[in-house]
Parts: sequence; structure tokens; C-alpha cells
Amino acid sequence: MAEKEKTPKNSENPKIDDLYMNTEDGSGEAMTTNQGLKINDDQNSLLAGERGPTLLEDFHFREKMTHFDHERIPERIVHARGAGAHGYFESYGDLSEFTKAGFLGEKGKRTPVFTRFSTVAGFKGSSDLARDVRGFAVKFYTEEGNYDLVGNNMPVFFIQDAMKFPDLIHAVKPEQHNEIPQAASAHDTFWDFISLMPESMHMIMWVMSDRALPRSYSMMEGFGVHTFRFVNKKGESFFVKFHWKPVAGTYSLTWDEAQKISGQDPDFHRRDLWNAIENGNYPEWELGVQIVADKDEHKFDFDLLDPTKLIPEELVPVKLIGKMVLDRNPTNFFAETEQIAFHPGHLVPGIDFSNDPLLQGRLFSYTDTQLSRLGGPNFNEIPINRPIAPVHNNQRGGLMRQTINTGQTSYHPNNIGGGCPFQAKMSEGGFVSHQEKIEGHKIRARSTSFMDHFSQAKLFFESQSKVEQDHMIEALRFELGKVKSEDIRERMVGMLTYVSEELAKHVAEGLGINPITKPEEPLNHSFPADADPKDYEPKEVKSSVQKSEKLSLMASNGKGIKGRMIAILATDGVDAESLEHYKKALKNEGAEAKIISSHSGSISDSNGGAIKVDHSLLTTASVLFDAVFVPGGSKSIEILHKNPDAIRFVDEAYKHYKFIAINGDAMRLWDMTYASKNASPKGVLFDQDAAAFVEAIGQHRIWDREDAARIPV
Ligand code: HDE
Repeated sequence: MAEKEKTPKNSENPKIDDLYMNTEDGSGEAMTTNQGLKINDDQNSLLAGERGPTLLEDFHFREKMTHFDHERIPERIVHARGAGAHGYFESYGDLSEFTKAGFLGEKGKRTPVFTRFSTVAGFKGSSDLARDVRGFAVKFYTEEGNYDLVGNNMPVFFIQDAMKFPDLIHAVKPEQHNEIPQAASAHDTFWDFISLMPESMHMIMWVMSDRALPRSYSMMEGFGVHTFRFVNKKGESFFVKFHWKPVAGTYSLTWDEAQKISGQDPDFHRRDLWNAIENGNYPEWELGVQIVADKDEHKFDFDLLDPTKLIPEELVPVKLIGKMVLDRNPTNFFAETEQIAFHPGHLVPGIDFSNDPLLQGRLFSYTDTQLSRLGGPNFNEIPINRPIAPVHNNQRGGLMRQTINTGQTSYHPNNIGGGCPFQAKMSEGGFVSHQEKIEGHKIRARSTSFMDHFSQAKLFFESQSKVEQDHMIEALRFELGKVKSEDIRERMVGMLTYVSEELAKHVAEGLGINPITKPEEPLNHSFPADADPKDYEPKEVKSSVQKSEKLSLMASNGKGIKGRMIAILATDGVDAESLEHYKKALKNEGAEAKIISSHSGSISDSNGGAIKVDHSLLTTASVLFDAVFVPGGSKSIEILHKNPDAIRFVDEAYKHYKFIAINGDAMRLWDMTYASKNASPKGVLFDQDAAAFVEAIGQHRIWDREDAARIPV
């Protein structure tokens, strides 16, 4: 009998393992029904005679089939597609001046976390590579209860009030008549809605930028989006914005790559996260905060409560307060990644809300959605959702209740139960909401301070490098090019003129729109029936910051090449020495070098040694790699230089601005490429040392390779 494997341990915090007491792997055990009855035949139904009908009394068949029939739960209404991992958060030091949150309270303190990344619009089975916002949700299992930071990889949002969320999501999801297109915003209903909603313009700039095409989850920033509050022991409050900064730096894919990867490997981001962790290249982010004193609430030219605005780092620098490391993959996707239930309202003492009307609406939505997705009010008892802090209250019963509450009382106050569970004083960790003074009329309205819709959209566009601006123009041409209605295209291009005349002009050129017509007033169609549309028209505000360096992805390059995927094109007869030399250099720096060959199995090198092939040219593509190395070896190159897939592999890498190293005889293969028509190609290293290649790919791409776009693959 095989020994039953132990439950995986989280070395950082053994407490989290207590949540996994239900794990089961069946090794060495007899198969049973759910009642524990040992099963003798799991191959055949119970029949009335060898060729007869199945009998209703076959309880084993019925139990197995019933369970199967119900083994899916409703997917998340948004953020359905995702991947998650366990890890820990380590505090950099004492933040008690601003917050009494215990997990931020002392240097080196570690708190277990589970983080889930996601796309927003696509269904659960859709591609990871959609042009979309990414969810970045972190559950901290703190000693004071679970704290969820449920953020995105962009610091602003499309809308200002939660009331518009169902409309936004209906517009971006597949259209209701034919459920097309999947995981794409490039269609009429999305742009119809957006072109009527100037408040979305800042977010649209982000979504049309390379931020919407991350190279990897571990290479994107995260943001809490809303302004939250920190509260310290003295009861003083501060406004706070949260940032996650990836240690690996921020890198993106090109749109051409993203579309091709959707076909080659729609699990690209999930697989990347999984493999990085399995290989010990643990993804890391630093947590940063922008803190604004209560008294400074109104000192900015935008409203801190408006979720379509960010605080430029030039105005309030980001203070780094800790680090998150993801070091363990889930044991079971469904049990953990699918069943995890995040909620921006899961707070700990020391963190509180602001009155951002988008955040306020979210505080209702998340529990409500768990009720239908996870089937009832006891989803907190699912292992992945259980806090490590003990839970005691008078909530009882409900579908799938797990806890067996003992004793006689389930109410408070009580005397029979000794008054327990009792209410915790603040000094005992009891949560007390920040006492904010509120005065005003009960109204449905949008604050006039929310009416500046273009200044930060402009700031974002102006802060991008030329390459990034070109990508945005291309993205808008693509998205609007897929829109059938000319009215919508024209209205949208007209709207873009308010962000940047230059941007609108270039997009219009691509769409064949001439002249550009500015949209008729009202520009904003999101106003109440009895309101004066003028009260809802965008206000012109000039941002006090004209250019913000950190808004460009290129400003946050990481160090090194940890986690990058490098393709080595080789077949039988490859030069053993240069192959080994490069492989070693890449591995030493934490990159993954994969042997791509004309066939699967293994190849023999120039010394007659056998080398395992990772992929044949049939089962992989250049778009799945960050750089390409072609070692020499006359026999190997003799085969490869006649292989159109090998030639295309190199050309495609060139097209996508990737670094390419060509050694010795590999020049013959290079000469077969389109790329070689350029006599002095940028970013192609001929017969250089592996160290030079490692250094080059640290930059990720060579964006100033002007002729990359002409490659016809
Ligand atoms: Fe969410 N959002 N959201 N959202 N959201 C959900 O909750 C909602 C918003 C975010 O990996 C849902 O459990 C409303 C902003 C992430 O499980 C739902 C509004 C931000 C995830 C919901 C917003 C987010 C969700 C669907 C406008 C960035 C995935 C499933 C008021 C700060 C979490 C679920 C995971 C998921 C509602 C806007 C982030 C329906 C009503 C802004 C990362 O409750």
C-alpha cells in the first residue's frame, strides 16, 4: 500500500495548513462512495442481465453521476478567468504612525496570503491574452482577521458610481443577441456605451495602452484604485492609495503577439505563474502607499474620492511598506482559486473606507455575488476563505453549514452562555469605524468635483513614450475598426479630440474618418432625466502635473531576467559547447532555456551526447518566448536553414522586437530570414558571449528596431 502523502506545508506560516485538514489524495486507499462504502466495480452499471437495461437501484452510479452533474458552480460574473497562488507578505517596518493594522506593525512580520489574478470580461474558459484590465486580488490571513485588497492592474476605473457597473459590464460582455465576441472590447456595444461616457476616457487610455497586455502576472503593477483610509491608535485618519510594484519590472506583449498566443497557448499567463513557482522563481511585489493627511483632502486639482483619478507620484511619492512573495501553487484549482471569495469590505482595524461612490457600491456587491456563486451564506467556512483568526458569533445554520456550534445560546445578550461571545473593546482589537463627520441632503447626484474627465486622460497619453503612444493609436484603430456602426466610430474619435488632437487625428486616419466631427452636446449622456445636462458636462481642468514618468511602463524596468523564457533553436549535430555555455548562463540568472527542435524526443549534440527536446517546432511558437538563441553546428544548421518553421521562428522574434543571438554556422539560418535584409539589424547578437545576450535580454525588447514591423509573418 502506497504511503498517503502529507498535506503540502506552507513553510512560512504553519497556521495556514490547519485550513487544509480536509485534503485528500486517495493514494493507497480503496475507492469508496461518499458514505464510505468500499466500491468493487467502478466500470459497469448495474444491469438487468448482460444486455439488459440499467437498474434504478444502482445507488453507486446515481451518486457518481449526480455529483458530476453538479460539479460546476456559476462562474464569477466578472473576473471569471483567473489563476492564483499562495505566499506571504512581509512588513518592512513599523507603520503605526499611520495605521494600527497589526500586519503592517513590525519589521519582518509575515502574514500568509492568497493572490488571484484575472481578466475581467471573458468567460472562465477564455484566453488569458484579451486586451483587458487584470484583477489583482490579495487575501491577507492576518491575526486580526482576513484583509482583502481587491485591486486591478490599472489605478483608475471606467465609471465613477457603482450604479453604472451593470451597464458597463453588459456593454463589454459578448452582445446579448448572439453572445459574440468572447473576451473582447472590440465591438459595438462597448464603444457605444464608452463614447457616451466621457468619465471613462482616462481608463480607456490605460486599457488601450500596453498595460492591458502584460507579459506576465509577475510583471504588472497592482493598484487598490479607490482612496482608502488608514487609522492609527490615536484615531487619526489618513487617506491612502495602495500600489503593488513588481520586483521583476513591468513588461508587456505586443498586440500581434497577444492575438497569436491566444491560439498557441490561451493559458499563457496561468502557465507562466504556475511554472515560475514550480521552478522556484517566486514572483515578488513590493506594497507601496501614497498617504495624504486628512487636512490635505482638498489640496489637489481632482477629487480624492473620484475613482477615475490617480495621484501622480510627483505629488505624493509611493512609500514602500512590505513585500509579497508567491511561493506555493494551489493544490486544487477548484477548492482554492475558484472558491476563494474576495470582498473589499473584509477589513482589519487600522484600515477603513473612503466615501468613493464606486467603492461604496462594491461593499454591497461582493457578498451578494458569493451567495449565488458559492450557494449560500456559509462560504466563509470553505477552507480557502477561513481566517486564521478564530471566528465566534451567533450566526447559525444555512445551506452547507460546517461548524458544529455547541452550547445552548446563539444570541446576545445572554446570561446562560456567560455573555459569550462578548464584544471586543478597541483595546482588545474590536473594529470601530472611523468617525467621519457627515452632513448634507439625501440626494442622487454626482459631485461637481467629479466633472473633470479629460485632464488625467491627457496626462496619461502625454506621459507615454513614442512607442507606447503608437501602440495606443494602433489599439484604438483596431478596436474601433471592429465596430460596425460608423456613428459610434465617429463619435468616439470626436471624443478623443478632448484628450489629444494628435491622438484623434492618427486614429481617424486609420479609420478613414475625415473630417473629424466633435460630438454634439451633451457630451455626457449619463445624467438624470430631470437634470440640466449642463450640470453634467465635463469641466476643463488643467492638470498641475503635465507629465508623470511613472505612468510609462518603460519607466519601471526590473533587474535581471528571472522567469524569462528563452528559445534555443537546435537539432541533431548542434554545437555542444556553445549550447551548454548559453544554457548555463541563462539558468544561472533564473531564466528558462528551452530546446526547440525539428522533432520531439531528443537530439544528439556535436559530441554525441543526447539532449532532451522541450518542444518541436510544431508544438510551440516564437511568440511564447522572450528571446531566441541559435547555436552553431554545421549539421544542425544544415537541417534548420531549410525548415520554414525555423526561419519563421527567428523572423517573428525579430518582428516582436526580441533579442536574437546567432552563433557560428547559424549565420546560414539567419541569411534565410526576412530580417537579414537589414545589414545592421538592432538587437541581433552575432557570435557574442552569453553574458552579452543575458545583459541584452534584461531590457526585454529592443523597441528602436525601426524595421521590425515590415516582417511579413
Ligand atoms: Fe469588482 N467584482 N466590482 N472591481 N472585482 C467582482 O465579485 C464590482 C471593481 C475586482 O479574483 C465580483 O466575487 C462592482 C473595481 C477583482 O475573485 C463582483 C464594481 C475593482 C475581482 C464585483 C466593481 C474591482 C472582482 C465578481 C463597481 C478594482 C475578482 C465575482 C462598483 C479596484 C476577485 C466576485 C477574484 C470581482 C463587483 C468594480 C476588482 C460582481 C459592483 C473598481 C480583482 O461582486
